[in-house]
Amino acid sequence: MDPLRSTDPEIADLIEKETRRQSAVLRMIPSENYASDAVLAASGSILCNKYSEGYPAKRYYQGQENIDEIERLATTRAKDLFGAEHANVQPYSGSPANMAVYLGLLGKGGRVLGMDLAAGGHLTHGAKASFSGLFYEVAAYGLSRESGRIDYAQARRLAKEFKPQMIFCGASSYPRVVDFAAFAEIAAEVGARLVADISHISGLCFTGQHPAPFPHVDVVTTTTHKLLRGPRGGMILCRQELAAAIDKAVFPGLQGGPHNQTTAAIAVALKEAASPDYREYCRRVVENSKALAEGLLSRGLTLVTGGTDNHLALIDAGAAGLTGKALASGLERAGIVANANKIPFDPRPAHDPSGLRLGTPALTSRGMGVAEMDLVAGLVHQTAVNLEDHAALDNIRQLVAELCLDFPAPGITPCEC
Ligand code: DSN
Repeated sequence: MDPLRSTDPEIADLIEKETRRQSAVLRMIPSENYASDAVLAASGSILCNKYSEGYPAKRYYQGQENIDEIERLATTRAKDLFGAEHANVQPYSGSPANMAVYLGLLGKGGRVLGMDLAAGGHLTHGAKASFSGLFYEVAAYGLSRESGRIDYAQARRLAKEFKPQMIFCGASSYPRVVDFAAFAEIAAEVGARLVADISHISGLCFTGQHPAPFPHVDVVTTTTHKLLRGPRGGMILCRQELAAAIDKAVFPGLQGGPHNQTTAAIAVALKEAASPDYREYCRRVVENSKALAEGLLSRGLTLVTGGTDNHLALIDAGAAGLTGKALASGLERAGIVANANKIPFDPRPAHDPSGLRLGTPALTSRGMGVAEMDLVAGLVHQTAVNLEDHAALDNIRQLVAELCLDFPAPGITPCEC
């Protein structure tokens, strides 16, 4: 009997059910993916038994000969992949990584210009509900009402008026290219440090599918579990001149011992991401996203900005007379898991917004291609026009289950389903 099941059958059952769920549905939340068997093996390893406060060769506890090597491998691979001078792979996730950047670059307070949460930014880019808006003076740029794209003129005007010491760019719900060079010009004009949070698009940035943030920006932050297909974690990459401040902010500023099992799994994910297969994967993620967008548009659905350049599309459910939440619930019943999301200038509240995000990273990891994306666009459309018809949604779920059987999920062996 497996040790988990014999010790804790309730948790074993729930993991088994979640395994089946992840296998049998179309996972289209753009920030989710499937980690490989190798990443899962490192993440679930005995490395969780070790405390390692500090950095390689500068630890506070003995017994680090293997841990140091693991962290060195992870940081070297991160620097090589992103073309960075320095990497810190210890942040527990994306929000702690961003928090460390605030602490390292600004200390206890300061002025920050970031992308409005309602426009597709992240909580940690200055939203009032997060530490960033609570402890720092913040101003927010947004999108052009006409195009739905980042309003760089507004960002420049706000930068000149507000004189931020730090500017955050990068988004959680933005289907178009982020112009790092344009932000660098704005930052230079006002003497601000520029930080790019590329959590959503990290893989695209070093595989030629999106412009790279370096050399335009001073600091890059990213989660490791989205397009990167690693464990849940975060990384900070920066110029050498900022390395000491960033490292000190992560430890001892904010965190204690690094999660060594996560560091090892990040190293594995970075090795996988350096392969030609991963480059091809990122190309297909974008190709699939464009095909999905085309399929949705051709069936009469409305997309914010009219399409996509990256891994996600944002449906304006309001244009179809629906709310994002109602569409997300209907899709879940139909076996398509997505999330309701604000659209630009959304008249509806955040907990029940007008939009819905759909991403292709996880479906592409299963091996689906443009033909399947058109099929999926059709299923999304069928769901949208049959939201009240539970029998129709259950039929769609059956089609989804059949499609999923043809494309097994990585990290999930058939016997686990
Ligand atoms: N929760 C992430 C997302 O879904 O985009 C951002 O942190």
